[in-house]
Amino acid sequence: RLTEDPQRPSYHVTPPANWLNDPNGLIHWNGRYHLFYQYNPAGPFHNTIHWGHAVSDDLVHWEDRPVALTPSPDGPDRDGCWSGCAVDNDGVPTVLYTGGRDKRQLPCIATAADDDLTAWNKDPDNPIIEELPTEPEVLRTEDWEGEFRDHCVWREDGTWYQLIGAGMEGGGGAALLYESSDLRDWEYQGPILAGDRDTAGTVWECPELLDFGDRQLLHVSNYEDVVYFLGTYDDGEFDVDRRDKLDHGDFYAPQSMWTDDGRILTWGWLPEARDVSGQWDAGWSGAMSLPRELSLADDGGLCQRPASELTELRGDNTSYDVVRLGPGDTEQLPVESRSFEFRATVRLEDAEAVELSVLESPDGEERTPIRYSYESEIAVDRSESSTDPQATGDVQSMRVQPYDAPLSLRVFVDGSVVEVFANERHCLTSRVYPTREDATGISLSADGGRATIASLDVWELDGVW
Ligand code: DQQ
Repeated sequence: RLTEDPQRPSYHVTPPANWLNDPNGLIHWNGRYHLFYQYNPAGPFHNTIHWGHAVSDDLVHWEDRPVALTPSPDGPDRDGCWSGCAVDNDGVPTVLYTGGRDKRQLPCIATAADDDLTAWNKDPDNPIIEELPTEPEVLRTEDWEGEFRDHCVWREDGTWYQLIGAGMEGGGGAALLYESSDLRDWEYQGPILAGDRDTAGTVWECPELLDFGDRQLLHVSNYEDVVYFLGTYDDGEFDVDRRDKLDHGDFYAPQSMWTDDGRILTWGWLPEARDVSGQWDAGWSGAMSLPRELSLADDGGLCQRPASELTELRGDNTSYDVVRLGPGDTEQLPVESRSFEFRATVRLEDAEAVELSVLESPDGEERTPIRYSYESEIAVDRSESSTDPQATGDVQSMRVQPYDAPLSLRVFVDGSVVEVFANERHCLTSRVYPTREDATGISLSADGGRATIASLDVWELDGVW
């Protein structure tokens, strides 16, 4: 496992080296949490994808396990074992994933060969779906005979249901529904939701349907963003009443796990925001987000908060009851760290904005300001995050609901990850690459007026491997 690189996250899941993308096959099995992921053991680039595997007893500390799925030279997954999910089929852990071969995307199934989920038996009858839907037709592209992949599977009253992500000829992305009695024979039912190409993208990858009881959430990844739809799903139809992004930054293809205590925890892939040569030089690419608990607020909106277990990582603490900032004031916090959690309640009083600057060098040459402004916007400004020309330097932002109450902010910084949770609702994750060893400072400032920052805590966080 590569460890010496200060830009390597230490408490987020990363591959031991080389390439990681989507989380796959998330399952709480036999008392342990299993996180599989799209993995290229051959280098830090996307090619001939395997399933990597990490295991945890507590959702916080992780252990690398051997590669779980490898493309079979003669199989329908010869060119890659792409994204998929895991289900408990009456005591048999089973994964459904997309095999790639000769421009075709072929749904495959495998069952666990042992209780630690280290080895999997691929079904000799793979692929389990060969015909693509024809009315309307699945989109053909230069690369694929049909954009048709990724799996979300659940059981209801003894019947299995599956969503597969697709693009439709003449239309946009779609989440296609299938039905089965045995996980192997699948009957096509039609799209549960299809998007307009101009507003929702041409292809929907990694669709996932989450059940919150009265209401349901469907999220899809449309090459740019993870869009979620909230509303009611019933009998093959999704009636949408709200739509937003799950995260407004570097976050893609998330997948969720139902824990035994009934929570929905979601992980997303945090792609790199530096160019290919930067990833090659580093020898690794990609990290997982922290697990987020998704739930519904009383008003029917979506809540996202870091999984409660993460407080286990908290080490040295610096705490203030209140910090009052006047116009132009800057307060340096006496903490130097690249792996910490920051929590505070921010009230703008008459300031235009408050800035929390992280990963800051003493002379300010490198710094990443997180700016909360009275326009109800949070922005992560990467223009001075790094002097490395390989790193992206744009600004990412999101609207936060205008609240009468002050903003509650939780920020997780880890090597090259900045994960922002606002009001337990809105998330923005950014990848940044400070190069200087002393880019470890944290400061607070107010712009154009006064601001109050209450219940401020900074905890240094431990590594998890
Ligand atoms: N990543 C996988 C696909 C999926 C895409 C390939 C989303 O299955 O559509 O690595 O990032």
